[in-house]
Amino acid sequence: MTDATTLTAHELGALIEEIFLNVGFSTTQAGALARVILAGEQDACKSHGIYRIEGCLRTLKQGKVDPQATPKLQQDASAIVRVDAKGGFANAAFELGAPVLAERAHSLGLAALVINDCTHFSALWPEVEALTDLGLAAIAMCPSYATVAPTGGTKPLLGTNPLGFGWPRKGAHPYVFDFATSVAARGEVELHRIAGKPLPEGWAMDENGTPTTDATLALEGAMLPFGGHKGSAISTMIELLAGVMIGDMTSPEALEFLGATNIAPRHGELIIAFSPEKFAEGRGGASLDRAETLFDAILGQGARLPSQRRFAARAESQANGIRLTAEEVALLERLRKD
Ligand code: NDP
Ligand code: PYC
Repeated sequence: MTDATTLTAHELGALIEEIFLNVGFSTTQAGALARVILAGEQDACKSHGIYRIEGCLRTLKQGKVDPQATPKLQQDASAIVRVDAKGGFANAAFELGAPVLAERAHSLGLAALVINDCTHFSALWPEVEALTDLGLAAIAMCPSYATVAPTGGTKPLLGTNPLGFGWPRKGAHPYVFDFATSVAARGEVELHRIAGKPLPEGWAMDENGTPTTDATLALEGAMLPFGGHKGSAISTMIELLAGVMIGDMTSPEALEFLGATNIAPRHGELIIAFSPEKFAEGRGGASLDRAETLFDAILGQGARLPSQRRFAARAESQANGIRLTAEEVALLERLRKD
């Protein structure tokens, strides 16, 4: 493979999995990694697609992730489902815990999945969609490593701390949003650097706290939270709930543990699932139908729903395959042979 090409999801997934298996990941870890990276490419989310493979491999080379980790589910019947990722990637831990989380949320109305001691690089929408597919609403969040200055500050402290939300819909794609609490994901800044493109204004500061559109200076300096003090506070909430509260690393602690931002961060993750049916009991039920009224009103103004672009990209990939550039094909080929 040297030219730009189109692969089926099966072909690309198998290639990604082979790269991870070749360097010593277990089938559990490699399979879960391949599924989430393939999902990123399929949905045209380039900041968390195949570009992430090299970061995962660097994390392995630096001994910061266990490629053979077998995640462990804590056996009890509480509303807090706990999975110890045992130093492996979060994705295998999520796949182990999600069915239990869903079962508890359906029976109790509300349950949480706490993942501890995981390496985490991925988008959160595959996780919230796994739960909306089962008729649940879900919120997912995690810290990252210190790369974002709190509003009013100039030094990296918070992570890019993603927040994902999903709401199930009958006969339609779920309502899903998933974003970094920084102005953009760090992966976007890195893609600008690789492409030699300036950043939009308002994304970052250099080491001296001076606003910059230079991606390299931004990566050495600090990114900015989205929405000023509001994003800064939401990001801090994520540090508290998905770091401090679950007994895992905050973003500054994760950076100290790793010593670098070119590998995937180690911390925990919190996913909360809700049964809309249970919450609406005694209030007329049918909350899913009422939600449609809201979505219709949003669309009625000419606005689009979050994830609409992504679902359109998925439909295109499913119909016509996943198109990769010559550079991307060469990268995969190199990684497969390394
Ligand atoms: P974007 O700003 O690209 O998108 C954020 C969300 O807003 C998406 O759901 C997107 O839907 C939606 N959206 C964008 N434009 C519109 C619009 N005009 N109207 C309605 N909705 C819109 O995402 P980010 O760069 O902030 O984050 C990208 C990814 O990075 C996320 O998946 C996140 O989980 C991941 N990430 C992971 C981290 C980690 O530590 N694991 C850290 C930080 C980020 P659509 O996709 O359809 O455009
Ligand atoms: O894109 O901000 C990001 C990111 C950090 C860790 C994983 N993704």
